[in-house]
Amino acid sequence: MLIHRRNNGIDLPFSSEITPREVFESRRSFIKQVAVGSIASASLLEMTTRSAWAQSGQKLAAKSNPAFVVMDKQTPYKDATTYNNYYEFGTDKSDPAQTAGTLKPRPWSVVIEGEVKKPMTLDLDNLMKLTSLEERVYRHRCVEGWSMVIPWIGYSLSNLIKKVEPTGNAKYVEFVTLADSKQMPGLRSSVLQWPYTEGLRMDEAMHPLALLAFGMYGEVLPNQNGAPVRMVVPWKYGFKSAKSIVKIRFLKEQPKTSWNLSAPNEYGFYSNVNPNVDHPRWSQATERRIGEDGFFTRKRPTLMFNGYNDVASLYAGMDLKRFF
Ligand SMILES: Nc1nc2c(c(=O)[nH]1)N[C@H]1C(S)=C(S)[C@@H](COP(=O)(O)O)O[C@H]1N2
Ligand SMILES: [Mo]
Repeated sequence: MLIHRRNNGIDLPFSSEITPREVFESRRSFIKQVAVGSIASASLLEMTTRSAWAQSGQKLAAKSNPAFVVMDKQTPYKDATTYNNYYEFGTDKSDPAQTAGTLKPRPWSVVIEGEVKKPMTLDLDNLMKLTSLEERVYRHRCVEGWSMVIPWIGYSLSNLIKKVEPTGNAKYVEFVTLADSKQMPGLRSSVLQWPYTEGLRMDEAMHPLALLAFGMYGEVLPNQNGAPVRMVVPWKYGFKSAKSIVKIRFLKEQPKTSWNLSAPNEYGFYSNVNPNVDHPRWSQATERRIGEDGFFTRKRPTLMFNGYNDVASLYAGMDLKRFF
């Protein structure tokens, strides 16, 4: 990752990166007024074209699945929506919340192609209706050394994979995300190869923890968090969780991924959270929990597979220092 400001290998948020509380609160209160219908839809339309909160605030119902709920204290909504990595909208943590208002999360469709018996293109509503939505609270660990705890809404990607019936040749899944320079000012920079792409091995993609997410905190995904549909792969570093997905491809060969192309010695294909394998420029042994810890609070130890030990069997016999 591009880390502009670091302290002992860990980046610290600067006050300029944090949306002032009053600004945030007034946005929230605007959203609440919209929800109760006290602001006319015309002004809502006008607002959504300019605001970084385009679709956020729209409720999304889902039943909690207790099998996937970590008990850690949840990251405040404000922190999870103003401290983001979404390079299509700028490389500073505060950029996406300020500039992602130009992303149009509807209409949207996702193309599913490659080594499948039933390739299909699903519009967002049909994709969301594929199976019931669940709320799951996951730990979310960025390779940069910070973490959050977020209540996501979605369903296991495996539900979609079964529906399209992969052929015996399908060994990997590639996620291709939106790259539209009209909507995304960050594409002017060549910091990464666009479109942002990510990938998983087939058995990783089939693991029930791998979530296709449409919402968080009881609402549709805010643009800066990857509206309208993203992956959340909680045992891997955050960059594996591609935002604003437009294509899911099933492949014979391991796909190239944007971060691996930009710095292959720093970001491997697997990128499992692993306190024992340091990033070449910093330790991965600890992390800072966003929103919870003060700058001088001791960091938390990072857990193997981010604490999701269930996935260990996927890597039995693999040297995780080599396949980092
Ligand atoms: N399309 C796209 N997806 C992306 C990124 C990005 O820059 N572009 N950043 C990744 C990184 S590095 C992280 S840590 C997570 C951040 O997700 P969050 O902002 O919801 O916490 O999104 C990942 N998905
Ligand atoms: Mo990240």
